[in-house]
Amino acid sequence: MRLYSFFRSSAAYRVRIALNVKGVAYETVSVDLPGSAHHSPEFRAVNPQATVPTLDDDGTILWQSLAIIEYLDARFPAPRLIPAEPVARAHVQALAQVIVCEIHPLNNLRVLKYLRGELKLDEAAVGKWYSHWIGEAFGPLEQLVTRFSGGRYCYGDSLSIADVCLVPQMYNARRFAVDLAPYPTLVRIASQLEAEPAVAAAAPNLQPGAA
Ligand SMILES: N[C@@H](CCC(=O)N[C@@H](CS)C(=O)NCC(=O)O)C(=O)O
Repeated sequence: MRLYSFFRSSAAYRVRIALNVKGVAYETVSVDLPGSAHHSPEFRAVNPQATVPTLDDDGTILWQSLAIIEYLDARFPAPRLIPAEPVARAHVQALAQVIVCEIHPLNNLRVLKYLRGELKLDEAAVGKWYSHWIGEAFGPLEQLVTRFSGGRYCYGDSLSIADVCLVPQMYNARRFAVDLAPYPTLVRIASQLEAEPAVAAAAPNLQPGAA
């Protein structure tokens, strides 16, 4: 397997965690997002959406992190990241989507570029935007995880797609110096997860191309 990734990409970080948790070996192709390598004709030929992560599984191209993780869960079912039981399945997907659908699209590189370039916002305003959308979702997520967590993970007693999405989002929040004091449960769970070897090995600073 070949993963097109960028060390700081939180969406690629999700897939790296999923691959590691399942013990799937892969090769990394580092796509320099700040250098706009994702807009090159070569990369667009692989993924016309010009986003990472993109997974090449023996010539089959997959993109969109949640779709990739669902694929990996079907192809390598142990350990399951998406439970089979219908309620647990819907719940973990909903927790993951709070991050993937409600935060990430508003704080993505191309959105920040637009705020800085087209709307001429300064760094203070961009930081305010970034923190605002994290807070809008982390507030309810803190309550939901407090309700559903067995203590160690976001949902019940096993690592799920919700945890896979939480760790990279927490990394982003720290990178932009978001005040995390209102989210003690999320902070504790993310810290515990970061100490697990499969999760630790996916950390941005350990990836090819890391500054
Ligand atoms: N919803 C997509 C988002 C993919 C995405 O936008 N990835 C970012 C990096 S985290 C990217 O490639 N950004 C390029 C850009 O915004 O120009 C997913 O979950 O895979």
